[in-house]
Amino acid sequence: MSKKVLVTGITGQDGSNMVDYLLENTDHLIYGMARRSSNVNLSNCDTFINNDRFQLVYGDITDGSSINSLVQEIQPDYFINFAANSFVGCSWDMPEQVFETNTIGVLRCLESIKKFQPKCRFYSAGSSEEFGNVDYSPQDINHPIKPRSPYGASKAAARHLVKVYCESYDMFAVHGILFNHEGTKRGEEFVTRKITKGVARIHNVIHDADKWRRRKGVKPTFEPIELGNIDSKRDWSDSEDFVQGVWLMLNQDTPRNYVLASGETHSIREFVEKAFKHAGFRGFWEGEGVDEKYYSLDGEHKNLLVRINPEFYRPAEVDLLLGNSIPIREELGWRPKSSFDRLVQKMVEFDINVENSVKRREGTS
Ligand code: NDP
Ligand code: GDR
Repeated sequence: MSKKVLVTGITGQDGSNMVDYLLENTDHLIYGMARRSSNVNLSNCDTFINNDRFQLVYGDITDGSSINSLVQEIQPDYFINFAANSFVGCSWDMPEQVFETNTIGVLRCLESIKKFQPKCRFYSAGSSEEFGNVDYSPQDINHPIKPRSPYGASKAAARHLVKVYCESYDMFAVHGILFNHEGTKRGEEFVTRKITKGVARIHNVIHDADKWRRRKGVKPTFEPIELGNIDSKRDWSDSEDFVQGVWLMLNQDTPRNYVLASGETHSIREFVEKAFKHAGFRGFWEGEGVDEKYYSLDGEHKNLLVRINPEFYRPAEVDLLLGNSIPIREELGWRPKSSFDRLVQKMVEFDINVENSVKRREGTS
């Protein structure tokens, strides 16, 4: 029999991928929550917005009455909360808003479920940022909580709340610990998408200049990508693989938290190299520290592709993340399909095509 699933954060990466996954793999009715604003951006929702089994509903995780109304009216069997201020970098600038959304927001969901639909299964979006400056690698679910940012602390606090509600009220609630996951719906402020969008922009400028310069001697001009700390390491996966893992966690017999991760770690520097390689560039680094730069050769001329801008350094950094997801693979049968190489290639190719189609629409290509 079909069930009702309430998903928040559907305008973002994971919420929209989750709705796609549920429509394809279940016969459930999906209620997708977005914030009401004067200009709601539903660009990540194209694939499902008109689906008969999908209904758009409005609410705000910082407004308890809107969450209460939705839980009372829908009576969901599952409540998947992806709504958050998810950008670590800005969490030092607006720590109160981050806690209001990421921690008190989760508390509001738990309270609503407790009052109006206690049998509803709840998913809370935990993060490897809770581990922070790590004690050992790979990190598993028992790794100590040592966040390095207000964001990491907000997610760690949410984890404690989920545990308290599970134990106090016999609720089914899980707080999955997800390592970085990306894709073509990734927000443009996150480093992977910032790089692949930048690579696409530079690729297309050079490609267009190549066409003209054969006739007119035109030199390509473009701004390089500016990055902060390129030596931090992350365990990156594809968001489309992770939504399956989230669904498996919600359908176990008893609530237990798991880690989702690829089990590989790569630096931002390696991501840059791979992304440019997929766009056909052979780059090289020169210099050190803030003066380090990434170039490609164009005959005798050096094209500057990447430079460091200390504005993007963080007040405290998480240097290394590497996750251990063996338990969910063995116990719940989670099987990710993508790889680091495929993920980078997919994002670069997508962004090159998007850049090209925008140019065609604007008549500049
Ligand atoms: P995104 O930033 O892409 O999406 C966040 C979503 O939350 C958006 O739809 C946003 O809506 C919504 N939102 C923000 N504030 C509110 C609010 N007050 N009320 C209702 N909705 C709100 O994040 P991801 O999809 O990447 O991540 C999903 C969740 O998983 C987040 O909780 C994130 O912290 C967590 N996470 C993500 C990881 C990753 O690598 N992607 C790793 C580990 C955890 P709007 O469009 O209106 O801004
Ligand atoms: P992260 O992702 O903080 O790991 O959080 P992000 O892509 O923002 O940063 C990853 C690493 O790249 C370094 N970096 C830069 N980051 C950004 N955004 N912009 C830059 O220009 C830049 N240059 C270097 C950062 O310092 C950092 O080391 C993501 C989010 O999705 C969280 O919501 C989630 O919980 C965690 O992943 C797991």
